[in-house]
Amino acid sequence: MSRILYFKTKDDALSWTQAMSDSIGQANLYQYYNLEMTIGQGQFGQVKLATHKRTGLKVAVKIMGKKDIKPIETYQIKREIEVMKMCKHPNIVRLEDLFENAECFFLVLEFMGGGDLFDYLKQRQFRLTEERAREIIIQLTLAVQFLHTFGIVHRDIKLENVMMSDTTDRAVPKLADFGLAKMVGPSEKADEPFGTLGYAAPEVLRKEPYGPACDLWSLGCISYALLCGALPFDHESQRETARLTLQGKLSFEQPAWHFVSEGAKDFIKGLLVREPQNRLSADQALAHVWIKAASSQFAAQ
Ligand code: 3AM
Repeated sequence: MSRILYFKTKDDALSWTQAMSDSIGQANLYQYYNLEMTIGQGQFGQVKLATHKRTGLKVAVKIMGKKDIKPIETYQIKREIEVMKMCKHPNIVRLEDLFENAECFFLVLEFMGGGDLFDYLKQRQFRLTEERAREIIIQLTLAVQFLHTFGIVHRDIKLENVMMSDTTDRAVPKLADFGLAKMVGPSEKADEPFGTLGYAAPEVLRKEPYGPACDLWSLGCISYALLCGALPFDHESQRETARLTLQGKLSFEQPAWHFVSEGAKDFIKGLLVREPQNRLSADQALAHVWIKAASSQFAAQ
């Protein structure tokens, strides 16, 4: 069916067509999904639970407002969308669908029912078995390896940016939040400051040009936290956290480390190397003996 609309003035016509195209993104979303309760609050808007009308697939719809945000933030949102479109991997939160109108982007994401990895650890009193920690570490390293193969550096890997598929002890971890991700060519380096203190690599804090190796440092911080319940270089003062990252001794002295193998410690030592050129790459991390020794199906291929 088609309909012809007549307007008295050109301005009238313009404002009507604008209003109609504005509503199309939302109309399309509602055409395919039933929107349900709000499940979270993101940097740029709400995250809602939704169900695909035909398939019954549960998804999370991340609503990102376009108004009242700085140009750099619009760029951040667009970058997140572009990176997520490319990333189809079992350990990366999948972008199922995308809608847009004049006010918002609607990112339809795979629903992750287990919350983030920080909460997952907290619910377990920050204690995992070494085998379970290794399963999670292998899967996150596979995600990082995948990103780096495509020249994408995540730049903000931390416990809060890993989401868990469910709340069980078999939950699958997936990397999320690609707002700071960047495409970096093989001989190119980035130099904007970014990330989260406590996970940021020394070269980033030193304001040197950096590349994919910064993700391996962050992965080292996560691995350390999964095995002993605390970050390797952390202090309530930001200044001291930065100093420890740059100069602090990597310590395995907390009681939790008595129960952890030398192989696991050696793996972490290979990641938390201050000079990026001497740090393990994702490929090398996956070839480490401790990773290869995993007994489960998660042993890296
Ligand atoms: O507000 P909180 O921290 O409780 O867990 C995410 C966070 O919750 C949730 O939305 C909030 C803002 O990021 N969230 C984001 N993506 C999600 C997803 N794919 C998600 N929850 C489930 N599945």
